[in-house]
Amino acid sequence: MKRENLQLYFIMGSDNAKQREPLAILEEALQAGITMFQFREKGLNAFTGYTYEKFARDCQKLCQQYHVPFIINDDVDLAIKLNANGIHIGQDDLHISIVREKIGNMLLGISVHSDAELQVALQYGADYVGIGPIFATRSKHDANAPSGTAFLQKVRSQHPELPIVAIGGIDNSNAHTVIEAGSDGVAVISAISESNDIQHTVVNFKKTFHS
Ligand code: 3NM
Repeated sequence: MKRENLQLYFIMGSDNAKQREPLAILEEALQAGITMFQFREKGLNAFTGYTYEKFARDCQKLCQQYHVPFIINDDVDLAIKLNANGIHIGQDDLHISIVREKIGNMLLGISVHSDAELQVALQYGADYVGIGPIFATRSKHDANAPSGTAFLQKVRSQHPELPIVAIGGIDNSNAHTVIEAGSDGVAVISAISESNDIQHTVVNFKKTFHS
């Protein structure tokens, strides 16, 4: 995969769209220049069944229009059914070895929090790793305690070529910290989904990568 695709990785489900239509938020984010999108439909009010699949397809269609990779969180069967560009899994989902076998060459991202988890990710050919939560987050109810940038820095120094994206509580004010620590980009939910001016937020993130 191209490491540049990780620069501004927007993640969203209907639960993250507090004030507006999720598809309107996604389209504005795509227009503004996000580089990757993850469909992450979770929470008590998450869509199910036909509505869930329709929502995923609508998000995928928008991503295709803007030539932005469309990644699905957790749901390997849906990723295969929709021929998504990739799948992202956590440590509580299907084991990476099984996921890799099911998806073939599709992009595979995995969240890692320790050397042991990183080794397994590398062994099974993860295309990128997510590291977090770097800062406190309100968007994932079962998130670990914030880890800061120490682990991220360590992974980068040991694996100069590995595509890495940092996640958790990242916004315009602190994005530079994770880029300086070696991340290829930032993965965000609330910074974009709750922004009053997505264009402005995205432009500010992009300045971080070019400063
Ligand atoms: N995964 P926000 S933190 C989806 O640490 C997710 O693996 C995390 O949302 C992890 O940008 C997180 O609003 C939530 O903090 C990120």
